[in-house]
Amino acid sequence: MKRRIAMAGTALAIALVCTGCNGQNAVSNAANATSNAAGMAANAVNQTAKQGADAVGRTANAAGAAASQGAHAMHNAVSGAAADTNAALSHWLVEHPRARSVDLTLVAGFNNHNRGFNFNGYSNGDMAVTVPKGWTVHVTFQNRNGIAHSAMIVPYNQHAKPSRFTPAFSGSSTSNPSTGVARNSIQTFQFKADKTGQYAIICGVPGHAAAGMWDVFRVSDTAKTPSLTTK
Ligand SMILES: [Cu+2]
Repeated sequence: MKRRIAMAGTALAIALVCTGCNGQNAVSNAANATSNAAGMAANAVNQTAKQGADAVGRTANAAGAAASQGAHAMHNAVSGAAADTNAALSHWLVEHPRARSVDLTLVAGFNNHNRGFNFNGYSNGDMAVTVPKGWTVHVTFQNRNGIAHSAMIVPYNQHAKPSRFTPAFSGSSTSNPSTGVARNSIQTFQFKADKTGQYAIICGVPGHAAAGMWDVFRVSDTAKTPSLTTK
């Protein structure tokens, strides 16, 4: 629960900076980069912060403050302009409304929950990501676990399959998903969420999804912005 509070802190820090701002793309991109860098910093420190959620929370807040300062500096540098990243929903999900795109970070084996068979600490559908139909999803996948993992968005009814997954959208998979990648590897992929419905985020290494390494992905006709919820 502490982690969720930390996310809220990050979101607030960035939202405050951007309130009432009308941005330009260059500035927006720069601020997004800052935000992403801060997110990565949070992840990096999270990796070593095994002593508890408090430490993770403090780190995430610090990263949020860093992103806020960065965005603020850029805002000052270009008078009257600022980022359109006005809602860093958490450090897992950063939206870019003007571009109708969202950055989603998926960390396999984030912690020991479900023996490491989790994304961002959630398994068995306990995390749900919703994006508006037509938005582009940029996924950054990292494996933090000693076992090889991967990430795919597949039709929902595949989440309990042992193997042979098919991407639900063109490009909605890491490369070689049935093999996966080793600890600390990072892979990126992107796809357009062009079909409404419920899907699953799964690990494509045989047996992992069936062991609970899956979460929920939804594409909504009615949602105006992306969101991430957890149980
Ligand atoms: Cu896996």
